[in-house]
Amino acid sequence: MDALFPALAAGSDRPALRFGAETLTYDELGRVAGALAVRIAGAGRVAVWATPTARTAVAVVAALLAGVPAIPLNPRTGERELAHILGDSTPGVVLAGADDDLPAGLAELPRIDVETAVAHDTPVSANSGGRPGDPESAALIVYTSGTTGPPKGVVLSHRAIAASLDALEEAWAWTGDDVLVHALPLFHVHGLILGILGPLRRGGSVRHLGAFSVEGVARELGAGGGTMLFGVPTMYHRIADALAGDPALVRALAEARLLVSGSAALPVHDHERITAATGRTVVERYGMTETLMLCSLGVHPQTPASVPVGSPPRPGSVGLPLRGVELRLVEEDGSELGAPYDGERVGEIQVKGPNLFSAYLNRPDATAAAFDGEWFRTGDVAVREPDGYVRIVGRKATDLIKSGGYKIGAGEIENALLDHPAVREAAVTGEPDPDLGERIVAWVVAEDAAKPPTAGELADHVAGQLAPHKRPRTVHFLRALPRNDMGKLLKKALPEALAEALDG
Ligand code: MLC
Ligand code: AMP
Repeated sequence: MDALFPALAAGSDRPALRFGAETLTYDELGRVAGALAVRIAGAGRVAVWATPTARTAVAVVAALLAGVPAIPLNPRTGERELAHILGDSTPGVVLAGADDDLPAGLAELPRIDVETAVAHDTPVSANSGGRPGDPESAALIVYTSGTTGPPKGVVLSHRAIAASLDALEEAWAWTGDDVLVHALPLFHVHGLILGILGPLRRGGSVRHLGAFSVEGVARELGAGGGTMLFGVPTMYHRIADALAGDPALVRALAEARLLVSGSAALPVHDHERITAATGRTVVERYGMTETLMLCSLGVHPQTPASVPVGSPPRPGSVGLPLRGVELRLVEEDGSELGAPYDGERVGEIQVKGPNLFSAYLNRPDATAAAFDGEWFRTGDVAVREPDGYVRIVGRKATDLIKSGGYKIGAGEIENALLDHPAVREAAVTGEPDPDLGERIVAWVVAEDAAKPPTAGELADHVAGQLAPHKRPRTVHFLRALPRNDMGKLLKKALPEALAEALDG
């Protein structure tokens, strides 16, 4: 197998990573990650306390070099979710920064502090390009929400990561000269695989902002040296809001080579505002934790035949399947929607390709249920335009919410709410939100209607059990949840039940 990071083996004094004031060159990254790889070889699986720092990048690269699967942990993960992830993935060690305060849930696990400073005696590891190992071996286990139950661990192989990153190289003419700017979290595929492993595979560099801010984007892009920006739609929405009063931001976006949005749909209004102010179009791409990247608009004359040269901007479209990805639309009755496409008939997106995950960890049932024969069911519903361009129009499961680019299952939040002593019944839905795409709304029947808990108390409870981004942003209190004669909850009737409650 092609080692994932040829530029690490070569070593050089070119910058590989920059997080704030901290920079690591390829030579330095090769040394520190190579030394850590030697320490963790044979450790089983390793958990990585995935703060937005250089340590996380070093830890993950070390695990990949050592051939040890890494489990990135959201450092804000609440008690219940952390216990589930650790119980399910059974890591042998946790990699963290020396000053990271780890929660009690990790106290039992041996800890290795990740160094980013190169000690004088650190040798250039013979390992630093990564041993050509088994391409099918697990590289990362990334947890992702389903409609019900706790998150599932998606096992991603070295093969899947290499295939997806190399397809993007082609579609975006992504080279070692590119300097990627982003502020995405490092415990999901967007920020970690595309945002850190992507530049390292190309021999380019990444500048991570630590936390998202419009000022950070304006400073680092364009004249600041950054050539590409990756973000979720919420970030582009906040950029679009700021453009009118910020000529430096307009210049920075106008000078960048490539602006990419993904993880959720970027509303056409935000596409238009950015183009009107900067003359640039945001390139939308579509992917999923289980499949890595599936479709994108193409941007460069060298793009492959599958993506027409100079494809015109098409807000609302995610473009064409990337190299190696086979994509079909399947109607409700199981029949495939073939060409000629009309841009109107809708079907579920199903995919095949070398970019797909290997399995859900410990969940052969869920893995089997996710496939229709060899085809992975994405659950996303789309149409294809006459020229094959894919336009996503919805999702099969209404119990999946995409908020700020995070996928969140209604069921896991309902279960966490039901654990609160003052909650008798709970239902969770997503509502459109201009900033987050969707906003989590909780509908709660209190144990004691005269003394309901506060909305803030319930939000804190969910944040503490699961993660802050899973907390409800709105809480409605009802006397009863609407149900049919069989006792089944009628989520569509919730707004009506609220209106009646307010009237009465
Ligand atoms: C607020 N906070 C709380 C809290 N209320 N903390 C604990 N308890 C409470 N009750 C804190 C938060 O932790 C955070 O702290 C701050 O308040 C703001 O939180 P927020 O409101 O949730 O953040 P927000 O500003 O809305 O974040 C927007 C965002 C973020 C866009 C920056 O949503 C984001 O990073 N999204 C990226 C998601 C992503 O990477 N998805 C990719 C999935 S992969 P503090 O200290 O941070 O301010 C995928 C596949 C693909 O989808 O195709 O890519
Ligand atoms: P996750 O499970 O967090 O990896 O999220 C994957 C889901 O994000 C996909 O199934 C889509 O629903 C959604 N998604 C990702 N990119 C896009 C996009 N460009 N447009 C619309 N939806 C997207």
